Amino acid sequence: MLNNKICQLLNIQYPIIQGGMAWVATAELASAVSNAGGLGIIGAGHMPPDALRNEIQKTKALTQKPFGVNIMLMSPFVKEVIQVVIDERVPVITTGAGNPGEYIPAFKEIGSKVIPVVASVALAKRLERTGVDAIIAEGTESGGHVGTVTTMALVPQIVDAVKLPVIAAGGIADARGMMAAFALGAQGVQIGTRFVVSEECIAHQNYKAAVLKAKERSTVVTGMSTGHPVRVLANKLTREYEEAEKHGATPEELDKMGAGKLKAAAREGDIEHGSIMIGQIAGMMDEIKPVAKIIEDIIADIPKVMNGIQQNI
Ligand code: TUI
Repeated sequence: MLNNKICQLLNIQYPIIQGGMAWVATAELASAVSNAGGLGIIGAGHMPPDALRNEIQKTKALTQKPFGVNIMLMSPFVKEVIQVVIDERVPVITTGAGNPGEYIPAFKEIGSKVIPVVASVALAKRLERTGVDAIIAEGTESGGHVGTVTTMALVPQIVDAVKLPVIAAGGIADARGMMAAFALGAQGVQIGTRFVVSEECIAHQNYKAAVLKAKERSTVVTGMSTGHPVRVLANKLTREYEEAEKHGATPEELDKMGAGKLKAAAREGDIEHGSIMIGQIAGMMDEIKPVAKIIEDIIADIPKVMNGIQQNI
């Protein structure tokens, strides 16, 4: 897409950024997305620095194309992880779950493109002034750590508030979602859920099966009272968590209940007691496809979607 600003900025073929999902978005997924013409992202999550370095080097061996790392700003290793990303000169850095303002100068110094994920207009405006390259506007339809505003309401408000190119995220999994995001003024999309149910994604088969089984109302947001709400598939864990929340458990107690639970679900396949982070669009997922086919299908369906729109105006 030659005229697309995100493609030009990131030197990629299609303005499709893969979500930087902890324990799920590894070198295997990131390199597959980059090789298929999108931008693959390694999800650093709570990864220790050496594990991230290993994942970056593995990705470099698997693709010659640009790729990125998502830095989860609530990680206990955030400072060390940032040093690894700088040492390894990662071409694109996305951030989540906080304000990356203080780290931007160091990222820009090594020439990386910096694209923070935000869930509010206020943070988008603040970060524009720090010299970031684009903004990912993430609606509450997304999986994992979420804000409260929907993609439909958030994207046009951020588009109006900043001059930077905006990438829409949350509830997007096909050409319809991508064109809807473009209609709202976005110039790219970030897609997570659709890539979880890909062949290359290393998530446990039980996790993928749970996503394929999900319906549109299968996710819930837990942890509102802790200040960092998380969208996951409802299961035994979320019911226990809600019960504890109702009985006045402290944020610390609730955080403890969630610790290690994403790994339990995504790697060990414990889908009853683990945390199955996934977006609301999971209800639309009905098959596991290779990453290249996922991207090919999205791009191939664009003319059909555009014709459908034309018919109605
Ligand atoms: O970061 C995400 N999604 C995530 S992070 C994650 S790991 C995790 N594990 C357990 C508990 C919590 C997290 C799983 N999923 N998406 C990007 C995102 N960032 N969504 C919302 C935000 C956000 C929220 C507040 C960004 C900035 C922010 O700013 C607060 C401030 O300081 O202004």
